[in-house]
Amino acid sequence: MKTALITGVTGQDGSYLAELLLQKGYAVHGLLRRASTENTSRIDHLSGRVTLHYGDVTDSLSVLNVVESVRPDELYNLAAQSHVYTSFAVPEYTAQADALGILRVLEAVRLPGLDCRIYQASTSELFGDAAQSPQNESTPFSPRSPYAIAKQYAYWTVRCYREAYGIFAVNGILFNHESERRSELFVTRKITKAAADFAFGRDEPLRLGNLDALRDWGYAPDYVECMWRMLQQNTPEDFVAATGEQHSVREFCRLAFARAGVDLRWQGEGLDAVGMDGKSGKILVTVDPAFYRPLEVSSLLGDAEKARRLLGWVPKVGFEELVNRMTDHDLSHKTRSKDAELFYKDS
Ligand code: NAP
Ligand code: F7E
Repeated sequence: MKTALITGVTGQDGSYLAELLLQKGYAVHGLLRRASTENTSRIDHLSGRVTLHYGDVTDSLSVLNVVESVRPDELYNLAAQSHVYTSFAVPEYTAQADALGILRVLEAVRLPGLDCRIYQASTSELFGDAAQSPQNESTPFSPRSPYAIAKQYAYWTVRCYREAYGIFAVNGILFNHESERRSELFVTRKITKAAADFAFGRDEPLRLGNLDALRDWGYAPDYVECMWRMLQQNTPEDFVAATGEQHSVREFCRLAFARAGVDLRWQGEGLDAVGMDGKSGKILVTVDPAFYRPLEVSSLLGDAEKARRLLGWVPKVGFEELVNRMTDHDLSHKTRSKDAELFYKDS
C-alpha cells in the first residue's frame, strides 16, 4: 500500500484528490491547519479514512514533523492562499504560504533523504499577460498578482530541487477548475449560487467585476486525476492541464441562469453593463468596480497536448456540463445563501 500526504486536503482539490487516492488503495494523510471555524466540511464524509495532522505550510517545524512521521511515497502540495484578488490584500502571507510553502516541503523530504515524489500546484496565473495563446509548457511567464508571483517562485524552486538534488518533483500548471465544492469567493460558484438564489426569491442583483474576462474552465475531479498521473511517470516533468476551450464570465452567467430557468439578456458595456431577466426586464446582474482587480488577467487558454500525449489525460467534463452540474447542485440545496464575496467586499 502506498502512502500519500496532501497539504490543502480541506480545499476543493484536496478533497477530490483524497477520494481518488483512497479509491486507488492509498493510505491517505492530510495536513490540517488550525482555524477558529470548522474547515473540514469538504472531507467530513471521509472521516476515519484520511488521517489528519495539524500543521501549516508557513511553519517549517510542523512541515518537517508531519513529513517525517508520515514518510509518504507521494506528497501533493496543494496548500495555498489561492484567491488571486485577496493576494493583493495579503501579499506577504501569500508569499509565505504559496512561495515558501513548497520550499519547506522540499527540504522536509531532502533533509532526511526520503524517497518521495512531490506534486506542486502550479497555475495558469503564471502566464498572466501572456504574449501567446494558447499557453503551453514553453510559454513565457508574465505574472500579474502577488499570488502569481509567489507561485512563480514555487515553480522555479521545484525545478531547481529536481535538477540539483534529483528529487522527483513536478509542476502541474493547471488552468481554472471548478466544481460543486468551489468556494463562493470564485466567480463560477458565486454565479451558480446566485442563479439558484434567484429561483428561491433573491431580490438584490448579483454584483460582479470584469464580465469580459476569459478563462479555460474545467471540472476539478478531472484535474486531480491528472495530478496523480504526473506522479506515475518514469521521469519527472511539468505539465499543463486545461480543456482548450475559452469562455467569458458573461457566458458563464447566461448558461447558469438558463439552467435556473432565467433567460438572462445582457445590455451595455463596462460599468454600465447589466444582465436582465428576458421576461420581466428586472435587473439581475450589475457591475461593481469593487470587484475589479488592481491588475487583471483578462484572457487565459490552455494547450494540454503534452498531457494528452504522455499521460493519456483528456478532461471528461465540458463547459456546459460543468455549469449545469454546479447550478443543479445549488438548485438542489434549497436554502438561500449569503453572498459570500459581497460580505467580504463590504465588510
Ligand atoms: P482552495 O479550495 O482554496 O484550498 C486551499 C487549501 O490550502 C485549503 O485546504 C486550505 O485550508 C489550505 N491552506 C491555505 N493556507 C494554508 C497554510 N498556510 N497551511 C496549510 N494549509 C493551508 O484551493 P483549490 O482550488 O483546492 O486549489 C488547490 C491548489 O491548486 C492551490 O495551491 C491553488 O493555488 C492551486 N490551483 C488551483 C486552481 C483552481 O482553479 N482551483 C488552478 C491552478 C492552481 P483551509 O481549508 O483551512 O482554508
Ligand atoms: O476569477 C473575473 C476575475 O476569482 C476569474 C484560482 O483558483 O484560477 C483561480 O483564479 C475571473 C477573473 O479565479 C468577478 O476578474 C469577474 O478574471 O474565479 P476567479 P482566478 O482569479 O482566475 C487560477 C488558475 C488559480 O490558480 C487561482 O488559485 O473572473 N471576475 N467578476 C470575478 N472574479 C471574482 N472572484 N468575483 C467577481 O465578482
